[in-house]
Amino acid sequence: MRIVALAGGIGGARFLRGLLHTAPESDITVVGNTGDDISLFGLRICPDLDTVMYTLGGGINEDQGWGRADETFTLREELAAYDIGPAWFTLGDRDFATHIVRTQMLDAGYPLSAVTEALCDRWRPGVRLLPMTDDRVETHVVIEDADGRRAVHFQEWWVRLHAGVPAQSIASVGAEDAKPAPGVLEAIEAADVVILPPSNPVVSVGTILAVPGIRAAVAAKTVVGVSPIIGGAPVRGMADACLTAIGVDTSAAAVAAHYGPDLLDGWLVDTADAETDVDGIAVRSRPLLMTDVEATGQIARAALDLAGELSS
Ligand code: FO1
Repeated sequence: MRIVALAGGIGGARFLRGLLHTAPESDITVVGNTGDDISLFGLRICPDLDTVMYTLGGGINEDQGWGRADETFTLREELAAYDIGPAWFTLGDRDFATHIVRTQMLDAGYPLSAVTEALCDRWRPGVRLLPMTDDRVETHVVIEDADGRRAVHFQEWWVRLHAGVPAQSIASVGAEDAKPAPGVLEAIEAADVVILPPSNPVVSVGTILAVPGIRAAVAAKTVVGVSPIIGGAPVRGMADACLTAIGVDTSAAAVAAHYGPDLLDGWLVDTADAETDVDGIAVRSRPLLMTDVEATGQIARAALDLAGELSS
């Protein structure tokens, strides 16, 4: 079976581990969000691509869900000793190596898709990991606080401000001029099913869909999503802060309606939201807590089964 998943960071990566567990023989292509990407210390950092690569490649810091396991922070300490920031974005020594290799290849003229393929040669994630685009797209958030109204990089809002200052608006800077990375549209068109994992529907899945051409390609397929919201709250992360910023309620039903019946054919919700009913979308309820790989595999299997039911 050919599966395409549009994935963001931690929730998406954990879901993909379950998807691989339940469908190991499938041909899985992951289209990764690059709107979270940031340049720091002269290096290009791709958090969501790295989270998928490390999680599926066995190198992730399991407790955090991002960054490497068995990390040390000597570089970070030395940079701080030179008063070189920002201190609020924690990069470990092992993680720095990934960003150095990526930046060297980008500087040599390789597109992000080729860089990601090269990094995955080491990590062997078991899926084909494609950036949503090779072009620069960055999520920026407009906030208003004591320093006035201004746009900050998503990572500053997310990590330094803990999304504690309301986002007046969220923009995918550069999205309108971006092109899908090589292989993205072809993988979607060839897919038997497209899965929307329980990633952030605004700054992860939403950003991928904002790349011209991707939403239309996905909408033409059988699409099943997994709700990132259970009982009115995000399972992890701060998707509620993002949903509020775009005027969408934090509920399984509201997120499905936000994706829309033109895009979404099926929607898995948790048993806490069993009464969810969205026009034009087939809703099924089951436990959605990804407590371990086995449980996550069952969720992924339910998504594939629903897709099978809808595409027959
Ligand atoms: N998240 C944090 O909350 N604090 C950090 O210091 C931090 C550093 C970091 C470094 C590399 C990386 O790949 C991810 C990192 N993240 C950190 C997570 C990141 O902000 C989020 O995973 C995504 O951008 C949102 O999905």
